[in-house]
Amino acid sequence: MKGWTGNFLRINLTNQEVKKEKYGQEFAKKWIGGRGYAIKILWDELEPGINPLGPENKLVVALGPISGITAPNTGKLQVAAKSPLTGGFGDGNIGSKVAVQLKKAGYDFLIIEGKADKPTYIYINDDYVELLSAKETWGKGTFDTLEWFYNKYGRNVGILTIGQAGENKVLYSVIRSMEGRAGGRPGMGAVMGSKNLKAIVVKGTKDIPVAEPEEMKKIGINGLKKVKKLDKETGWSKQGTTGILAWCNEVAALPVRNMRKTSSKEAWKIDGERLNKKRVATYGCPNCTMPCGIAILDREGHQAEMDYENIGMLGSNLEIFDLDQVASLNYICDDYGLDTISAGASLSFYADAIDQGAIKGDFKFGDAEKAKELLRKIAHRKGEGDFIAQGSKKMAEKIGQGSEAYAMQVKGLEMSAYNCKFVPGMALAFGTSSIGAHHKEAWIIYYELNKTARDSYGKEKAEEVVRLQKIRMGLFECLIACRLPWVELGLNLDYYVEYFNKATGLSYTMQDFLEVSDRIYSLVRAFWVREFPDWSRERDFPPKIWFDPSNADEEGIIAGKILEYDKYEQLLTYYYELRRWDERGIPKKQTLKELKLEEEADKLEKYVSLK
Ligand code: PTT
Ligand code: SF4
Repeated sequence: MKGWTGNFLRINLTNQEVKKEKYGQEFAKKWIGGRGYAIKILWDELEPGINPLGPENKLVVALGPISGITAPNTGKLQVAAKSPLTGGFGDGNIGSKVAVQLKKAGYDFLIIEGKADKPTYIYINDDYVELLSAKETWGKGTFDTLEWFYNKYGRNVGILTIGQAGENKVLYSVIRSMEGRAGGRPGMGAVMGSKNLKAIVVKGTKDIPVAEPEEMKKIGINGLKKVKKLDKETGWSKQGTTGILAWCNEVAALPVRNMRKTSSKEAWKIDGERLNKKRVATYGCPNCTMPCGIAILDREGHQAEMDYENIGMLGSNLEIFDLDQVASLNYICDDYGLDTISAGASLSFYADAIDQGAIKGDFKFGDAEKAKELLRKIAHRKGEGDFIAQGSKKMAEKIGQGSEAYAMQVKGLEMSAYNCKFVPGMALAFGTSSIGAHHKEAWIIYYELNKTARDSYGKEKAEEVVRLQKIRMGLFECLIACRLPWVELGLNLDYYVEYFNKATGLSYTMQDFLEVSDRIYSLVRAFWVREFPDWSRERDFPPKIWFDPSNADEEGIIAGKILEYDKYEQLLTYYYELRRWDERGIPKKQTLKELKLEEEADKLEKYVSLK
């Protein structure tokens, strides 16, 4: 095989057994890599109903056929497991040197099973793999942990690690890498923690096998130069993802006060322009010539790397309009390994529930110092932090009193920083995202507000959501490459098809990727349905408050407007038709057959009747 190595490691932490295994090209062609590999492995190897924080859950760390090779933005990998936050399929995409080092060590993926009896880290150096004691780093934050490993192995190794939040199994703890990267929002950090696994350290020295090395090198280097040029022309790196904050505020889609409001007069204080002026360092993933990680100094003098989602959820949504304080909250999340989006959303839900009189407490919107204290308590699961560590869905189930309506999540995963109380297409994107409410699969909002009528629930919006999901899922999350050169700089998708073909020696077309993408999306849905056999379309709905007329903005450009329930129903029906799923949102038997998922359909039928 070329592009892929054809090797993977199965590491059992319970009996400390490491097996080097091989897989064939048919598997690779059918699932490509990254998310495709992860869902197929988890579908085949996990019994439905297992405890996601038990030894029977498995953590998959997967690369793709172009991960790590010299081509635009290929320093990314996928982490996946059954999610302790949602109970469904969970994954995340992380920029990491592990993407390069693991490929050079000769592996395409890791399957990590069981549970170590004491804190452990995995050290991989080409063919040499060892499980070692993590006693000295257990209890440390991610920055100190990274430093500890750099001191031991040098700065060129790839490292994935967790902080105290993962160790203490906070349900939205992430895996961290390099100085500013984080991924695996639906509790992938907690899965590592539940296995007593503090870190994975990788060093590789082999050549990455590609079908046409000279040609690949040429087009890869040209691609990197092209991205650099496009970035210079567009000026995108100046503000990175944070450039969108001012726009969201302008179009009334900013999360403010647990998404009860859609804009704020104070938003300018935390926008991308202000951030860029305070920049002290820039971070990026490996093989990236458009680095987007902007770091500023926080209140305590730490360097904090900020993205739009972080500022939206830890800033405006908590009504904290002080950039230095938002940076502190961001830094704390990074150090403890908490997901900034779910942490921000859970805190704002907590403040809202107190404000509504549903529970007692002294946390108020705008209180940055108390928010810092709460984040520390969440990471250590102390006092009220233990309650907030469960995420907003479970909190709302316990609080009751109608609070589910304003717990801003879908399928248990908190909404990222787009307030869709009057943005139907983006609401559908959140509703149907395959891990819960994440923007990453169909960031339709910019297209929707610029190219379509905002109040339309027409089929064109469902079509665009499916189109974006297919591209992101089948191409970027499988190959694996960062999608931002395409989204932000307009890099042509054909380049990625070319990189894949030159790396593997195959001759795929874009259509081939879209077919694989459909297969993956339907299998991910099947995974959820197998876990929740009472599946219904209600699970694809955003929170009730977005349909509640009493929650409409009183002033501004969307005053009096709100999502309409019946029309959202219709939009969802269009979506199911395009995906060839039934009216419950379950893939039809014929659809699974056409996607070459016959065996999977037979397995699924043991849990639910297929139409
Ligand atoms: C991603 C999610 C995002 S999406 C952000 S900001 W974004 C948050 N970042 C966090 C952080 O930082 N620290 C922290 N403790 N928690 C955080 N949680 C949030 O996690 C990320 C970039 C970004 S920045 C985006 S949009 C793009 N996402 C990509 C993707 O999903 N796939 C892909 N092929 N390419 C992508 N490129 C961009 O990568 P999750 P990263 Mg992250 C500090 O992983 O679980 O998907 O959550 O990966 O390496 O940090 O890069 O405005
Ligand atoms: Fe990483 Fe940002 Fe570069 Fe993408 S654009 S590879 S997220 S630094």
